[in-house]
Amino acid sequence: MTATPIDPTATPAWASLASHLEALASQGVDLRSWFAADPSRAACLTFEAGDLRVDLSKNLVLAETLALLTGLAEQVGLAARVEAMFTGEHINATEDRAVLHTALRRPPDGPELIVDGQNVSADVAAELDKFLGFAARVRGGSLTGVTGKPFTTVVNIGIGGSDLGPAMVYQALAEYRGPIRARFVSNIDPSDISSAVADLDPETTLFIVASKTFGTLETLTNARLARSWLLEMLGARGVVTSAQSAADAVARHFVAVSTARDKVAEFGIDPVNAFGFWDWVGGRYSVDSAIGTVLAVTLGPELFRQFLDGFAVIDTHFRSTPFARNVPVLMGLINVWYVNFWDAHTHAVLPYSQHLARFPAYLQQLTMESNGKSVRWDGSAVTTATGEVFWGEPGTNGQHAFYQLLHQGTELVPADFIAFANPQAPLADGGQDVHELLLANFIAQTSALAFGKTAAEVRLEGTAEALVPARVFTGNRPSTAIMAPALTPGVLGQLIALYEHITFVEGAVWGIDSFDQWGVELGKVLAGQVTPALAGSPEAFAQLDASARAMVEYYRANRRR
Ligand code: G6Q
Repeated sequence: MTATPIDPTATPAWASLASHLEALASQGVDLRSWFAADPSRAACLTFEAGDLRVDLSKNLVLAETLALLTGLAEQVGLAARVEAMFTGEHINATEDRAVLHTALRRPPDGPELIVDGQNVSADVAAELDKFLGFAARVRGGSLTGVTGKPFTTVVNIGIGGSDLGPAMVYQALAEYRGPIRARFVSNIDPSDISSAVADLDPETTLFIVASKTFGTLETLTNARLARSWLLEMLGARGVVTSAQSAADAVARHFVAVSTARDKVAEFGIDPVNAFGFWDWVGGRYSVDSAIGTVLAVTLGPELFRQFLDGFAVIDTHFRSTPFARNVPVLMGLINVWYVNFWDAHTHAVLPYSQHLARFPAYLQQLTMESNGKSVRWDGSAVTTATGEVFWGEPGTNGQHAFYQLLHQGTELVPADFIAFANPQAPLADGGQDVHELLLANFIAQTSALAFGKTAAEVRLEGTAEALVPARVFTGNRPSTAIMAPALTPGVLGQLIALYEHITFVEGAVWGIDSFDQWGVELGKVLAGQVTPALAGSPEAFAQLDASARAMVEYYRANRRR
């Protein structure tokens, strides 16, 4: 869809939202009085999507706000854009590609999806069977290392979209893992791979090289380092003694996930052990493709399918629920409300689940690589602010750190709180269910942010007058509370799909291509120019700016060999 995007700021809904905000400001935005005036507010502003219960009532919105926001979605053509994505139109305009991560988790009994002459549904099913079958054989011990020992560790080598999703999910679903453990290597910092393999047994280690392009500096460098480590270690044990036995060892201990099968073969990986996906799956949207092979091995095929089913539940909700009850649509629009009308620059994601510690980092890539753009999908400049900074840490840890700013700072930071009714680890401290301590904090924080504490209330506590201002909480600090029964594979799939579609909604309103990432290119190219300068090339050195040259000089003067 390369048609000129509709300028959201030129829609009647945008003007109405601006007037609405003025009216709210003159009446006073006050969650305390809104809750007091409307006893049904919490119920009316709580929505369900699959297993997710999403309470929007502590946001700075009235029913009228939501109606205006959904009107905005209609006026920018969101419904058509959603259909365009699901049906495979080339909505990734700058790369002229379809955007079909939703096809990776379509129910197998659904209608065929043919896009650009490709039978997408059949290809997805075949590749899924292939990598799940591989995972089953690794888990069952019928696929072994070169000395016949079953694999005990799988090392996923990938970066960005080929790392963050699998690493986050592996941690999130710790309770569901089988005996095979995983390690994740991503950084070009050599300490990453060296510490990942330091205590591993080469005979029982399987490497998955995960790279959509199979051309990424970090991943290919780490893959070569891993290959050298394997051959050296097996050589020292007398297992690798010739070029042929080295090739056999690589073929047995390395598999790949990529869209570039030719490059995989060049690396020496047996094409039988190469799992594919397609250019219509963006890296940051690929955890549910073969990029999840490490998860299929560690969690097992059945749980991986449950994970995919979770995504599908939210896909169906997103595609078919009217905007007024459509959770990703409402959450995406409320984010637009804060960014564009309240001048919010950041958005906190605060999981009250230690297992979701990497979820904010995962969302940073999903949201910021998707919507951190200044031009629209037709190349014209955006007409309003886009792409808030997503960040976060698990609760309750954050409460003892940055929550000060959330409660009393000058920035408005909308926050998503996430919690589960059932704990991963049901422990009691004496008679106290510890999970209830966690949940009490989760609930209390949303109330403290929303309702605050007035000067009168502070005084009533006997606070000395000079300290009253410091102890006042203004309240009216917005949050969304997401709850689910438990952090299962299916629920995690639902949560990821929820944020994928929130991101989509924001991008659609702003008219940007949420599926390209040209902004990561320049630094990569310049790094290629700096590398020879670090190694001593005077020609490369001369090309650098004065600041860069000084850093190279510092490095060369201080590097010990
Ligand atoms: C994601 C980005 C990016 C990508 C990495 C790894 O949407 O495109 O994070 O995933 O650069 O790329 P490869 O998988 O091609 O190695």
